[in-house]
Amino acid sequence: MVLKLYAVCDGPPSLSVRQALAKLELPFELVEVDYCTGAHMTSEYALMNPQKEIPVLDDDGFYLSESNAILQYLCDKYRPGTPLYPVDSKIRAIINHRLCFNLSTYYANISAYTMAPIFFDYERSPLGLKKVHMAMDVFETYLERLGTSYAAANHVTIADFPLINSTMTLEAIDFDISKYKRINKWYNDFKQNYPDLWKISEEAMKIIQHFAANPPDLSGLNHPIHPIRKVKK
Ligand SMILES: N[C@@H](CCC(=O)N[C@@H](CS)C(=O)NCC(=O)O)C(=O)O
Repeated sequence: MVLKLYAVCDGPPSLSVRQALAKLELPFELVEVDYCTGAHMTSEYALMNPQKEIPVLDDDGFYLSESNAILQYLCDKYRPGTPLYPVDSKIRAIINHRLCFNLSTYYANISAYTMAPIFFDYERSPLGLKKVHMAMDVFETYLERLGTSYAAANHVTIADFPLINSTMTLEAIDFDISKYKRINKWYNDFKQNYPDLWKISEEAMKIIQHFAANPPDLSGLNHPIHPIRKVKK
């Protein structure tokens, strides 16, 4: 059976998995999950992912969530030894490290500042901005210390996709990243060298920009955590 990916059109974790599937040339069926109507919060969805998060991969009844785990699984199962996820222990360790860094710090700090206020009743605060700069300082340092052209090696790996998509959300809100010289160069090199992969991020960026200009009505969402913004009718 063909792989199925449950994804949201503007969600960085979903985009990263789509980029890996594209680079690995793996055919798959894309199942769009409508975040705004809470399609991921139903009990049927929870059977696939009790965390009620998007994306989920369905490999013939084997359901896998957490985008980093999906990226690793796709490489190991379908393209073992691919340069996207080399078997060399040290390169792999760096890739795994960057995936963890993105999930715990880079994406966490950035998306709280970029994405959350677009969809929910949050303000962009000086503390939120400070956390963005802290995350960017650290990533800049990693790029400097490793001295590679991509996040974990001198070629693109699965570590780049999530970091690119986190950075893309900064561009979506016109955040100036140019003072982070290495991040800026890496981000623009990726765009230039992988136009087909960048297109996946760019289409999502346009959707995010549209939502930023026209905040979506999530009043029917009944989200368990995030405060829903009141919509003037
Ligand atoms: N740890 C997850 C994060 C996934 C995630 O946060 N996805 C968002 C959409 S971009 C989501 O489903 N959030 C659930 C919610 O806000 O209700 C991963 O990397 O797969």
